[in-house]
Parts: sequence; C-alpha cells; structure tokens
Amino acid sequence: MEITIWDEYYELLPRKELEKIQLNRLKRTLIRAYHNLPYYRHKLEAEGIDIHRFKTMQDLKHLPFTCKEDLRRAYPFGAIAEPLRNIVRIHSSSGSTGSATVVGYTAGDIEIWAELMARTLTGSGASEEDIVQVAFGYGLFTGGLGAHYGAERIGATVVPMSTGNTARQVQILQDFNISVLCCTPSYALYLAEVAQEQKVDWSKTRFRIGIFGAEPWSEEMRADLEQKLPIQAFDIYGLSEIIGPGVGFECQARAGLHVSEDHFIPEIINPDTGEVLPPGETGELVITTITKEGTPVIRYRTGDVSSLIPEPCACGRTLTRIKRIKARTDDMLIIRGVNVYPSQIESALLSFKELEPHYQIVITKENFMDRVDIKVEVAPEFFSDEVKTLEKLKQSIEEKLRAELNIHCHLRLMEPKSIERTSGKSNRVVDLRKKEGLT
Ligand code: DLL
Repeated sequence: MEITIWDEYYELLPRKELEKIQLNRLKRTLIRAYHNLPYYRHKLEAEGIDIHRFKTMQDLKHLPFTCKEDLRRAYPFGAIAEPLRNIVRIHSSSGSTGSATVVGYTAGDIEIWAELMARTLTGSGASEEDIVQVAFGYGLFTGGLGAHYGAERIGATVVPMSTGNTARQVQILQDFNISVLCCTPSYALYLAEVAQEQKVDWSKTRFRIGIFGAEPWSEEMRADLEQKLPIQAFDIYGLSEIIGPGVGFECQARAGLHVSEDHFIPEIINPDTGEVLPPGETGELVITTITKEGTPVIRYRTGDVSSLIPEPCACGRTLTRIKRIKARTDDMLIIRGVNVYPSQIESALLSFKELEPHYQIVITKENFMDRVDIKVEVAPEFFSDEVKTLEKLKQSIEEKLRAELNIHCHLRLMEPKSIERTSGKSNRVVDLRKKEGLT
C-alpha cells in the first residue's frame, strides 16, 4: 500500500498536540458564535450556559446542538457570523428533505476548504501528475467547486465537466487522458454503462482513481464499480452545512474515513437521548466546526449514522476515522414494525451477480398494511426470455430479502437500462405512505 499524505504536519500530529489546538480553536469559535450568531446565543442563554466558563473538551457535551431546522429558520443569512462584505462565496443545500440552508464562506474558509480537499485527493493517491475530471455538479451544490479547488491545490490538471451529457463525459475521459474521476457513485455507474455501450477499451486510457461521495453507497457497489471501471474507488464525505466535501476521506487503507480534526470535532450521539456514545458505538454523527468563519456550527446534528473507529489507521494518520455512512437517521424505514435501512436492501440485491445496481424501492399501503415493491434491473447477460429462469431468480432474491430483512418484498425484475439514471444524487426510495399521510 503506497501512502501519500498532503499535510504531514497536521495529518500526523500527535493527539496531545492536536487536542491543545482543538481546545483553543473551539474556545474562539464559541466566543464568535456567542457574539455573532443570535440564534445560537439564544440557545446558550436559554440553557444558562456561560461560554466563558468553557474549560476542557469534556465541556463540549454540555453545549446545545445545532439542527438543520435552526439553519433553515435563519434563512437566508442568519447563520452567517461575518459582515457580508467579508463573505466571498455562498453555497446552499436544497436538501432532499426540506427547505434550503445557506452557508457563507470567507476567503479564509475557501482557503481551508481547498486544503481539506487537497488532503482528500492526495489520500487517494492523486497528485500533480493527474488529470481530474470533476463530474459533480457545479453551482450552489458544493461538490463541483469543492473538488475543483482541491484538485487545483495539489497541482493536478482540472477538467470542470459538471454533471450531464454522459456520452461527452466518456469521450473526454478518453481524449483528455483523464486519470481521476470525481462524481456521485450512481453517476459513475451510469458512466460505466455508457462506456460499455461505446466499447471503450480501458487499457488505452490512464483512468485509475474514482473519488465518489455525496450519497450512501455500499461495499458491494464499490466492488461493482471497480469491476466495471479500471479504478480504485474511494469514498468521500461531507455536507454543505459543515463545508461541503472534505469533511471525511478514505486513505489508501480504505478502512473508514479520516476526519480533519484540526478543523472539525466529530462526536457520535444516541439520536433519541442526545447522549454522547463511546468510540466504536453506532449513532448519529455530530460535528462542530472550529475554524469556520463564515458559518460556524456548533454540535451540528448531521442526521448521518456512523461510528468513530478508535484504532490507529495503517496509513499512520493520527486523524480519527468514521465508519462509512450507510444511512441517515431519517431514512430508516419502518415496515410493518420492522426497521429497515435502504442500504440493507442494496447489499442483499447486489449479492446476486445477475442483478445490476439500478433499483427503486416503493413503499405504499395496501389494506392498511405496508407494502414494499422493489424494481431491479437484471444484467444484460442474464436477462432471458425464459419466464421460468427469471421466475426462479425472482424467488431466490425474494427469499434472500426475507431472510435478511424479515419482511416480504414484491420484486419486479426489469429489463436492462429500464430504470431512470441520474447524474447527481440518486433517489432510490419512494415512500408514498408519507405523501398520502398514512404513517
Ligand atoms: O453532498 C457534499 C459532498 C459533495 C460530499 C461531494 C461528498 C462529495 P449536501 O448536498 O449538503 O453535501 O449533502 C450532505 O449527503 O449529510 C449525507 O447524508 C450525504 N452524503 C454525503 N457524502 C456521503 C457519503 C454534499 N460519502 C449529505 N456517504 C450528508 C454517504 C453521504 N452519504
């Protein structure tokens, strides 16, 4: 395993020194938040917390959380802690689950973001020798510009494609000798499919690294992508409210995502009680920014389910790791009383070599009972006109789903390429019970 590190000082800092830096930065952030963010000051005052008495990292757990709703209520600029003349960029998350949150960046924030994305890209082995195709969306979404600035920072050559026009993306990938691709994992799948149709000969390309994130994806999906494309695939994590991509990244060990703790403090909490959980336990990821100037957030509840990995990483970085995010606290489906995460369904489906990772899950009510319908595509080489063959396959998948999830799912095997492709984040779960007000 070849190990490449962008910032050898901070990424390898002994924990004691790191903790000193964190405490100083955190205290400064708290004072700024108290003076410049009325919504957070009100929270502190309501709970009778005097931030001037904040002494050790242990005190963090007594501070109130920031929720998405707080940022939404502050729309448009109420979560910005600087005069607007100091803000050089605005990003916004439309949010798959509600109205927008707005995040402001100072020039200093943009500088730090570029450094964090430089760590991310270097962690995967990318360098100034690489040509990077950025196929995350450019715009209010943070993916495109985040990856762009990081790739420029490491001295790579950037090709700012944004999303869409997939045939052209595949052409550019070959013509421009692209070696690194940044996009959502579902878009990478789509690209792989179009490349296959065009009979791309990968041995004639320099393509070697995929940097994927912005949505949950499984180990099975990673294996599938690495089989279809000539790459090693890396998971990157982030969210606009914190900075965008660059919050967590996989190194070459690919055993969890490093969090740049000199900028962000991660905690894992029990989402029901708010209690902080010890390393290793699974719960909701909470992040405090300690260097952000534009939109600092304290104990932000990400809604993402993860755990802290306490063991040191084989790469030598001292930065802690989080487990890859498989789910959000709010995407757990309760089906006839059974808790099911969409990622469990994906893992079960992708354990069948006959299936493609293109699927859709639809939940409805039938005679007051929950009903799950799953449409999934069959790989072209296994799609047959023989009803008997497909029926047998369908039965064994349904059995597997029942064994793993404890519920019956109605499966429909679909023709290859019949489910709509996306170029950004995919939307694989449609819960019609909510729409109908039936839950
Ligand atoms: O998705 C930022 C980003 C861009 C991350 C490009 C990685 C790459 P938002 O649009 O605000 O920001 O969405 C953030 O997406 O809370 C997670 O639920 C989900 N998410 C992001 N990365 C991952 C990942 C960007 N690697 C929300 N695995 C987060 C699972 C992810 N979920």
